Amino acid sequence: MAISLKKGSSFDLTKKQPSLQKILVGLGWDVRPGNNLDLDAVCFMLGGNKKLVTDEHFVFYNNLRSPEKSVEHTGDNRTGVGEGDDEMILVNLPLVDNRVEELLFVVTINDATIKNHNFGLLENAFMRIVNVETNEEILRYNLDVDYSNGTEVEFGKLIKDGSDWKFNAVGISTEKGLQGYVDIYA
Ligand SMILES: [Ca+2]
Ligand SMILES: [Ca+2]
Repeated sequence: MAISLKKGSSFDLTKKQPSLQKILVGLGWDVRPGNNLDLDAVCFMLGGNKKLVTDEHFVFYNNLRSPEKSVEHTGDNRTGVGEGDDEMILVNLPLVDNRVEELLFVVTINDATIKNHNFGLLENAFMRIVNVETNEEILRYNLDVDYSNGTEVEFGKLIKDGSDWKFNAVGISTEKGLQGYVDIYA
């Protein structure tokens, strides 16, 4: 059974599962009835200086994989309709560029400011990590907090710890916009 994480907690992913290599990071949400929002999961691959190791290490709908193909976005979902993962990012841990110290997963709302949209219009947001080779769900983080003002939420991050990777359940909402993130990390 998958470990259920709370906001702010962390999990030693590869220490607990030393054979773990390929993971699926599944991100899900539902739009409250009567609304129409397009959310986008993105991944910033950051070095020790908290900057993208190269511009191409920002993985999103217009750049679906990192140069060394360790991180791959499986494609844009426009509605969030249905249970289960709405957008998915595959990570091959041993292939991650060794300059990368952190993978930050953020979910943003497309055109949030123009349309006056925020995470208060959403429910059932979660992030989960699955072992691709065994199909086992290793952990799940349900974001059970009110993010009413947020136009994007940092769901979680994978952090390199020596030769291991750990997962942090972040759950922080921001109002920077996707461009605001790019300005910080590029
Ligand atoms: Ca989308
Ligand atoms: Ca959904």
